[in-house]
Amino acid sequence: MKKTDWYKDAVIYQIYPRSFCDSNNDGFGDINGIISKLDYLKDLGVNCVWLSPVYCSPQEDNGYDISDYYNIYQRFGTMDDFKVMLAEMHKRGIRLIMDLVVNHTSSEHDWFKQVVSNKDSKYRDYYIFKKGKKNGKKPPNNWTGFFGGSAWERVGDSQDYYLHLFAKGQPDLNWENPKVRSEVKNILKFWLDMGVDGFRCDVITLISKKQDFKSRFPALALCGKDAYINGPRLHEFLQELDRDVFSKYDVMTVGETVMSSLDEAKKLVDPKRHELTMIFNFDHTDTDNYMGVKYLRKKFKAKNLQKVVTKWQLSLHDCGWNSLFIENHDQRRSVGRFGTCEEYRKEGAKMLATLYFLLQGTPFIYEGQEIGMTNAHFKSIDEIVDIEAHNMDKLAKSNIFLRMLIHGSIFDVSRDNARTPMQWDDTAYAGFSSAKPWLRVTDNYKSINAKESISDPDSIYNYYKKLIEFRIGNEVIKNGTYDVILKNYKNIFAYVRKYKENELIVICSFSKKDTRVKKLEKYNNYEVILSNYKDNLATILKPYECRVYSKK
Ligand code: TEU
Repeated sequence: MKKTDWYKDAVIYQIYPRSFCDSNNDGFGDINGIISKLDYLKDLGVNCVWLSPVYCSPQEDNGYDISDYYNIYQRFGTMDDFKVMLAEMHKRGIRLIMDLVVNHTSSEHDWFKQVVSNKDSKYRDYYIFKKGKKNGKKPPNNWTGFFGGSAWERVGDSQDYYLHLFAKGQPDLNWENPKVRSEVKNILKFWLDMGVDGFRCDVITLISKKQDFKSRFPALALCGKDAYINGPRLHEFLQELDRDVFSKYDVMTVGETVMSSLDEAKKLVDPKRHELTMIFNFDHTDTDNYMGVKYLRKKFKAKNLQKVVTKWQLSLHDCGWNSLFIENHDQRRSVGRFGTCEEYRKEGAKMLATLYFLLQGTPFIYEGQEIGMTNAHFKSIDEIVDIEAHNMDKLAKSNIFLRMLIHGSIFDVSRDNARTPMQWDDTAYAGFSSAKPWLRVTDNYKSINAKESISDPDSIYNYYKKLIEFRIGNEVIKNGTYDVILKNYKNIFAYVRKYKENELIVICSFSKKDTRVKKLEKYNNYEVILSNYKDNLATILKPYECRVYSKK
């Protein structure tokens, strides 16, 4: 088997299966629904799909709680459906990367069920159990998890607690146990032998924990994070997976890294170290919050985004590979974010697309992003399904300090903003299903939908199509250097990419107003090859204007 760099020419489309397309009209997306939309993806031009989890799961965290890694959740379809989908993707030149969720299982996984019913089960050491304090009345330490509250759950009225960094129904696996690592490798081989092309590795930087399990200095969020993020054996575990599995297949891996420093990230993606192909870091999506906590919102500044993006572009050039994204199933929609607004939806969406697509790395598009889907504008917690938002809402209601701090943000930053059903057309339920969907459709589906976007030559969809076509195989985008230009303009993020004789200049305005930029005259002899406006003025950028110049 020869390892190739196919991922460098990949444009990856993320499908959140329960929200993508419902073929059997039960209000819940499924694999046959995905199959029915593969020509849509082919037409868009993407050549790889990242599929959020479709494995058996009680769906407490929408599939990120897996109860059987070797089977498909029945509402999504069957293993045969899955195999047909994979073959149909490959037939169209579309690769498939699966979501690998192995920091934790579901509490409904057979291993965990056995442990709870029998203390002497051989699976006991698959999980992290510790004795509680005060005869079991208090958790073993003060660590808190990602969905708020203690990271420990007591087992009945015993003295034992298990660690769960996410929901109670997501017990963390004990990676110190070689048997756990060997189970993970078997899972990987099972799917790779079936023909999948790689994995997006969920919260991979949490798999190794410091083994002292002592309380830490109290913190507002993620107390104990120094013990469970980027733990001491992380790199060793990843190298083991590579040695025993990944190195034997022509695959790519993208690790989700929560709060990883650049130094840590460089180690993870350094090809010489054989750990991961690339990572999703959230430095850029965290530019509008404090301390990486999305509920603590701060004013967005284009220059902060520029600083972070530049740091990653320069640091990984020639010694790693970036992933590029502005949306996913955990983030709110980008329309109305990163300094843009719904009033200039099309201009803003195209500008953001241009900005991140022409950087060095592999771009990801999250379903609906390509047609400029917006946030849902929830008005009540009852409209939201996501466990994270519900946990946060409970926390806020129980504590006045937290209420003041985060309550105003819960609806706006809720992950369900990105999880509303895909808007296919202007018929009932946006053509996603003919039955009431599991989560409400966003009101604007009559005007914002795929059907309309495909037919409008000036749509966001058709702009993405152009960008994708332009990008695949383009050596400047793939290999070129990166430099910031027009540094002194507060609302402009502009850069130049250079490779051999070729040059691309990308100029993006984050302003809602016209901006005079005398220095644009310098590019009078260049050709504008892409823009979100039909006419570009010599020295003025219109609201959210972007333009890409190429040297003639
Ligand atoms: O996300 C990990 C993660 O860090 C997020 O929970 C993030 O903190 C949160 O969404 C910010 O609001 C991954 C998956 O992408 C997410 O969907 C899962 O809920 C989580 O892991 C647990 O598996």
